[in-house]
Amino acid sequence: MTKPVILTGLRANNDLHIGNYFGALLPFIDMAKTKADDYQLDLFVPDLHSFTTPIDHSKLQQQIMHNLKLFVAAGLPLNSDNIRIYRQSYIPAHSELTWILDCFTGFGEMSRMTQFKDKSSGLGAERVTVGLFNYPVLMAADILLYGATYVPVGDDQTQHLEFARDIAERMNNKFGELFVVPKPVKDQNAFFGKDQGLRIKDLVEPTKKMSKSDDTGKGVIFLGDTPDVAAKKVMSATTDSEGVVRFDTAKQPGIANLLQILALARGEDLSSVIDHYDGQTSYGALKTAVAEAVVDLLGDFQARMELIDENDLLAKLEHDEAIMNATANKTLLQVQKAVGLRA
Ligand code: AQP
Repeated sequence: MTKPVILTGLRANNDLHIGNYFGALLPFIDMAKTKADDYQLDLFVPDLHSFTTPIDHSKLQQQIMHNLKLFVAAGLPLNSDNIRIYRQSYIPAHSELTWILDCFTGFGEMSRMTQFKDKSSGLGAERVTVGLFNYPVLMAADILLYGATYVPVGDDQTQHLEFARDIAERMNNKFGELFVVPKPVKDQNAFFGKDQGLRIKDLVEPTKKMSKSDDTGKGVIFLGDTPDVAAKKVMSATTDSEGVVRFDTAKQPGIANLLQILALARGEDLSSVIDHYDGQTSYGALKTAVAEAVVDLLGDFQARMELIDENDLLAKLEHDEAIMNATANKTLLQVQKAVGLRA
């Protein structure tokens, strides 16, 4: 019997930050360690998604390999056949299925995607690309090619996951059973539990999430930041004028974020960190503790990066990409037959 597939991807448009690390990478790796006997776990670099918004293309190739190394430094086991890593563009079926699905997707349907509205609002009309507009279709292809049941995504991606379900059902209704329909968002949330909702905030603007495509990067702790740079970012984090430490995400989002980062970086329960700092009338001790914890975290992480053997990583990638091509091409052929492209 084939195992249910859990699939996730992290764009390689920049270095990953501690939000990506704690919110996506570590939960995936924990699952890889605990669920690999019962599930197939697919972790990929969505390199075709990396330039839906502008990037420096001369750095993309290096960034892709760098991000794959981050997966390994974060603890991803390379020796299990139930865990696959791959680069999206090395499996051409992603692009071809996207085109076919594009032709069954409504323009209005894509226009309603709130993330498109958000991401395009900051760009001039000339810089808003068709790629940004229809990337949810590529994301649907990423999921449907491998029959993924569970796809851990943040709140900002739930609309896209719903679209993947809709297009799968639409195609199945029209052409017969072509795709596994991913679980609805509420079932996904129940499956993934608390990790799903975690959102580390930007240190400068703590009401918005930490994002790797942030223009200045001043409020973002990247996994490749030097200890000095990371500590300075923490020490200059925006707080408030309340003058008392409380975990109040509405009134004191900066302080709440620092408490959250401290708990994660130390691997402690948030409640015990809150108990320790609650009521303190200076923010200095909290900031210093966060800076130290982040410096330790990055130091350990960067030391592990140094030890990675790139040849082992490449061998695993090539092995897995051959398997993923075979799986994806099988699904694609069914779709090609259904739409009349193949006999
Ligand atoms: N701030 C965050 N806190 C916790 N988790 C986060 N993730 C992203 N930001 C935070 C999770 O990391 C994964 C990254 O997915 P992505 O690379 O496809 O893009 P994203 O979600 O749009 O992440 P970013 O960092 O905000 O990148 P940009 O700026 O490039 O768009 C996802 O699982 C996400 O939930």
